[in-house]
Amino acid sequence: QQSPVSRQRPAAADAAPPALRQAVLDGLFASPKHLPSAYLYDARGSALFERICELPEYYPTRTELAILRAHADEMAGCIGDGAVLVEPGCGAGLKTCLLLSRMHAPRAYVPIEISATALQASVQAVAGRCPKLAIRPLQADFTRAFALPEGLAGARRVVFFFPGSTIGNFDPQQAQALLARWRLLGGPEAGLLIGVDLRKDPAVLQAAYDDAQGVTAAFNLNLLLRVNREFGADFDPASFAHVARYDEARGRVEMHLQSRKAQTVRVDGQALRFADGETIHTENSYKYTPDGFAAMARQAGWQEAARWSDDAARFGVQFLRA
Ligand code: AVJ
Repeated sequence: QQSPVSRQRPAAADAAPPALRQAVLDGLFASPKHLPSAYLYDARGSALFERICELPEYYPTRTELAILRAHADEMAGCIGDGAVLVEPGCGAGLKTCLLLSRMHAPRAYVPIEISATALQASVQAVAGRCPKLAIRPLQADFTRAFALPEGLAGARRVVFFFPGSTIGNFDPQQAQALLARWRLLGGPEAGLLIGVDLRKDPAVLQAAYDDAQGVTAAFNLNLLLRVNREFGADFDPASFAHVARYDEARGRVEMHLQSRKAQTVRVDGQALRFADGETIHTENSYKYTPDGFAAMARQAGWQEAARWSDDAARFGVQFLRA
């Protein structure tokens, strides 16, 4: 068992900002219990996610990368000349550089990240690969309203790049609201290049979120270690099980942490009770059909201009215009 760390000395580098901390406490003491999926990405969680992307069962990352590689020139043509590329929740830089290197005279690249450490890492990754590019990082929570950096607010063509099917972590109403906000921020010539995981054989989805090596289980259980560290809690991760299940009617994979017994955990100085088998809902990952996604985006003010997929139609990339 891990000894709880004092709350007066949080792990500074990737400590959660106040709004996320509050969401964690609210969710744990709510009924049913839940945690924000954004809380998965502390330093260890982000490293585990990188490992998930390499797993044989986790097809989305490599499938999307192959789609980008095969069609980058067409995508760059859709994006057009002199665009500002805005990436909410920037990743490891590989997909971004692939796209930026094919774009026609990009005016600037604006990575957006809530964590200063992650933002810095992605600036460095892109700067190394695209040395002549103007990079204008923005430290912000992209799920809330934000303004483009000074001097870019009036840019003619603003294109949002949102790969990885991160949009799937939002329920359809939230996703629509998010896309509607970006549509307004981007102005009359806005564009959106977005990666969307597609509905498919439940067995394929099930395996992608419950891999044989247990990396996804470790990723999910890491939430409890983070709560221990940041809230002086005493979760025993061994007494919780990773559960992933595909709800075909809702078109979403759910991740849960399931208590293996009746138990009481201390969190932030309060008692948190679990019944045997009770779960904490930790993530939704929505899957769309290409038409279903385009219809949702249309409600948010976007018109589909192009779509790409792999031969097995596992993953989709769409370009949408204002
Ligand atoms: C990064 C949100 C796209 O939902 O597939 C991977 C996160 N969760 N395995 C996804 C995740 C479990 C991933 N996204």
